[in-house]
Amino acid sequence: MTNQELSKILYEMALLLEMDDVQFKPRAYEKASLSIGALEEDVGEIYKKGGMKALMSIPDVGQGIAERIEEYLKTRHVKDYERLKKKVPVDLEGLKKIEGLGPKKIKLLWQKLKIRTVADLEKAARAGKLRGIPTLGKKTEENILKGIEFVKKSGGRFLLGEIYGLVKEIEAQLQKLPGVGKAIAGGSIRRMKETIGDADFLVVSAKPKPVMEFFVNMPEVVHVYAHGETKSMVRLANGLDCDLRVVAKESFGAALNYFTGSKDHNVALRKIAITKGLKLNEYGLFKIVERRGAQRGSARKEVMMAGKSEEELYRALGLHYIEPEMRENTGEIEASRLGKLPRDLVGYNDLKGDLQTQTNWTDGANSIEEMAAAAKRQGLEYICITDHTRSLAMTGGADEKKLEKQMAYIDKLNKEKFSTGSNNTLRAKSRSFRILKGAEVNIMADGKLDIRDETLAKLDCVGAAVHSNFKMSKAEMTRRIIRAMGNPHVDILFHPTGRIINKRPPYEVDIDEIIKAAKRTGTILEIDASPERLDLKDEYVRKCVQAGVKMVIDSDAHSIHGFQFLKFGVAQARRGWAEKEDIINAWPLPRMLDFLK
Ligand code: DGT
Ligand code: CA
Ligand code: CA
Ligand code: ZN
Repeated sequence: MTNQELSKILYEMALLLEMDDVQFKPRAYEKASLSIGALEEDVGEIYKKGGMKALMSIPDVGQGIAERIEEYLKTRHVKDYERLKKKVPVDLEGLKKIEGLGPKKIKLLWQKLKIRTVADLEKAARAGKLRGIPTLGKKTEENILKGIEFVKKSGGRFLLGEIYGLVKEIEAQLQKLPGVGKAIAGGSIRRMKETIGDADFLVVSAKPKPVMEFFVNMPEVVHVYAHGETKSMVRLANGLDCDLRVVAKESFGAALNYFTGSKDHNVALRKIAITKGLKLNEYGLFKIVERRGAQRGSARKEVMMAGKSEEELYRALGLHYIEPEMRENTGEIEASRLGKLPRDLVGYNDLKGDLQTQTNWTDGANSIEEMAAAAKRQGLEYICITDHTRSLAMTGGADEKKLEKQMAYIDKLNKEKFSTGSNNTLRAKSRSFRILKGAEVNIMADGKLDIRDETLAKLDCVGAAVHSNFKMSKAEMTRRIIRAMGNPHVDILFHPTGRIINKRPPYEVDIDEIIKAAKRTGTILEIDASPERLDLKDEYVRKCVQAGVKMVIDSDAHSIHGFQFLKFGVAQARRGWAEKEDIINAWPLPRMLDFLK
């Protein structure tokens, strides 16, 4: 940890010196901070072995900075840093996170308005005090408020769907570099967690240097925290921090396992290794043997047992392979040991259809034909058109008449297997495609629906959802939803908890009661794959699996680009240990239709 603490102090020194308009020095401190941050070896160890001379051999560390490092190692203080900090005693780390706030502005805000923290800053900005400062103005005040809002809402965490494309793009570019064997994004991205703190790239290459050069010079990079020989760290323009490590081929499996995490999973694995008398780290799994006949005393030697691949590593620990999405230390290790992991975890290519899509009949961007063609291109065999119903007036929600009209239109399309234009015709492809007739019906405050039963009866599939009156007691909301589930025409409960990640908490609802009601009424619970919903979330998926309640993974697509969200829904399902058998749209269409109410 010493390296990270020192790196932070040196970085803050750079900012503080910059506030004072000191020439050149800030850059020197910043470079030293990067260099220390990227070191593999602990600075304390380096100093212990070789003193000042060894410190000065660290890249970008000269005499002056080496003296400060020595001071820190000896006293845990750096006097110059503390003196500068006293002049502008603000929460630099917090304030620096606000988009557009540099050291000069931070100092100005301290001097003029005594702003120390982000909370102070927000208060002053809301009171319109910033615009009075000549060099700031109203625009800056607005931008600062926006920046604060973002950091507050997200806690600095990104939606997986927000950054996934970019991360995969970087992964592909790293993969293409000469000499690179493998390139992969690990961490929470590989585990497909709903939100992401930072990206952790791992590359196998015998020549790390050009990989590092490429990484720190990518066009998206706005800041380089560290540029080392095998380890670098950058910030991208969208605010995402990215780590990169280059590892040797022999250690790839161990490194991938370590940097995929989760941390709790790693800790549990390491414990298993210890009970077997082995040592597990990011380089491999090792047996420690006393070397007999060694010339200088009894030398200990580490023999590598596994490390090249993850499969090999789990095997050597006496475990079955565990999929990344399940590595949260929530029972997967025990299940793996006992051979009780899910046998047929739902896969990314298993979905045959999509039961929630919106079109330009209401608030979607594309026509029914365009949505169907896009779904087919994505490899699906059917979609259900589920436009909103009338009480959602702002979406142009359908009433009975409009629904009847849409049903007739879909019947016609299915019969004609339609032609939407020269290239997109579904007819031209041999495999059949079917459009199902559906709706996303509103559950009113009392649990009734906003469409009459005789119309619902004519639809292939009915989804019901809460879109209004969110603020109810838990008991009331639960009763309301269960009443709707009891309607014999309601096949699916859409986005069952109503959350919008980073924006809106779920409404108060007793999920265990909903799951019981689903079982009793034969209602399917949805895993809405839209990246800001992911509703049901992984934890609740797991409850459904345990209760034997079936689920459906829907894109909730509002345009032809929405189908790509399905993978995020599959990921939540996998994180909830769902098998193909648990997910009705992973089944063949006839079986799926039979299963609906
Ligand atoms: P994030 O970035 O907050 O979304 O979550 P992760 O899981 O990507 O966490 P991150 O980036 O801090 O670290 C990447 C992986 O490195 C993490 O999943 C497990 C491993 N790791 C990090 N810190 C520790 C640690 O203190 N102990 C162990 N055993 N593993 C760690
Ligand atoms: Ca991470
Ligand atoms: Ca990380
Ligand atoms: Zn909805």
